[in-house]
Amino acid sequence: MNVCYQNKDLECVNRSSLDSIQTAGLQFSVAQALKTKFYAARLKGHVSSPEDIRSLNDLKRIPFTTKDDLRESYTDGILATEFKHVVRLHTSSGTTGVPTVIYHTQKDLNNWTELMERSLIASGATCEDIFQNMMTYGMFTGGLGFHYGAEKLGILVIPTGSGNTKRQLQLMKDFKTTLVHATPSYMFHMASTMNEHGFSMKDFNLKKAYIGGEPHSENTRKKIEELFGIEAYNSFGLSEMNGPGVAFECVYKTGLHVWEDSYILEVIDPQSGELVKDGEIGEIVFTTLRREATPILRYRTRDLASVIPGVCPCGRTHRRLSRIAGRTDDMLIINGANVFPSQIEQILMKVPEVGTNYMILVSKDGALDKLTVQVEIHSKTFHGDMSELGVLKHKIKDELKASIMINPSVELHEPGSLPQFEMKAKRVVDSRIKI
Ligand code: DLL
Repeated sequence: MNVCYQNKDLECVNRSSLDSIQTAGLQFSVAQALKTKFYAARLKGHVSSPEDIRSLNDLKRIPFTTKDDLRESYTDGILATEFKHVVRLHTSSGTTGVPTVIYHTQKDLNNWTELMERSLIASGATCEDIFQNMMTYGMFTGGLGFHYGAEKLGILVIPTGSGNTKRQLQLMKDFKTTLVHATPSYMFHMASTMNEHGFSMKDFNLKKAYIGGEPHSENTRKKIEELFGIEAYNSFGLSEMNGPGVAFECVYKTGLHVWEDSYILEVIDPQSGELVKDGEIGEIVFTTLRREATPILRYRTRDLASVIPGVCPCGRTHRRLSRIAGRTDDMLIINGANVFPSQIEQILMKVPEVGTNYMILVSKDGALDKLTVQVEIHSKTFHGDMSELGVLKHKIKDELKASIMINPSVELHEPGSLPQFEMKAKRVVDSRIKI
């Protein structure tokens, strides 16, 4: 395996030096935070100056920050610099309510760009690549974040943004695109509409895809790799921590390296707030270490994952996170059983007769909850008659039941008949009355 680094000394630094880097970063972040209206009030009685931080143990003195805190600080409650030093802002991609806003100085953007470049190098990209960035440009961080990192690496960037699949495919063919960046849902959408747009896989020179922005299982990754004949790398991030470039897979694809010189990672029990052990799933909490304009301390992401124990063969010492197992707020409780949409996806994507699209519907059936899983079947399995597929339906139902411990109703649908998603997919529709 060809392992390349942006900065080997920093990426393979020993843990005690990394602790020193993080302690200095935390002192800087606390100093910045104390300049903001929000943290000046929030840190009272906990931490009054950066000198209060003597080691990483002092992190515990700092209270958590939540999404609601950021919303309530809209528009400039967590701004640590004067407006004249800010060069860009992004807001979160949530569709309703008050967004969260993150400001950047030029130095903040340079740091983000460096992390993105590092991520691209870690996954084997080089200046010889041709990169088609199919993520939305604008307030959403997926487009611009990758864009600047790829340019810094010297890659030719085709900034298509999302949507317009026919044009995407045409450009991929004409410019011999080698790398793409898209949500897993959009990769599936492209694969399933390729023929109708007049293209086939042999028209392309694609080598790698960066997939992220939404939860997906290992089986989804494998399916994308098989469909396109490429390597697909998981990319994780969130607007509050810049966007993409927080955690990224290296060429070994054994988990997401969190760039710990820029973020402190904690994985906590969502109820008690205490750290969980490596290998145990908990809520991810991040602290920014280098951000000037919008420092964020101990941010509760609501994403659930675990730290992967052991070391990665690539030699990087920055710890790895597992795939995101779900969110504290997307867990469905169905007749008392806890079900994560990711469990359902994991099962569906390993059934070869299943296509690339599915929906999860939760409703009321009298007093009980009802779970319906709508599944598009693979075009190779569909011969024009759905009634032939009773055996497949029972197979899917049995596999789901064995995994989630409740009995779903399974509906099979023709290829291309369920809603398609060009950006983050919304596959769960919960129509139960919420009190
Ligand atoms: O989605 C940033 C991003 C853009 C990451 C492009 C990667 C690629 P937000 O819109 O703020 O930012 O959404 C962040 O999306 O808390 C997770 O719940 C989810 N998410 C992002 N990447 C992954 C991933 C961007 N690889 C929220 N796996 C996060 C699972 C992901 N979930």
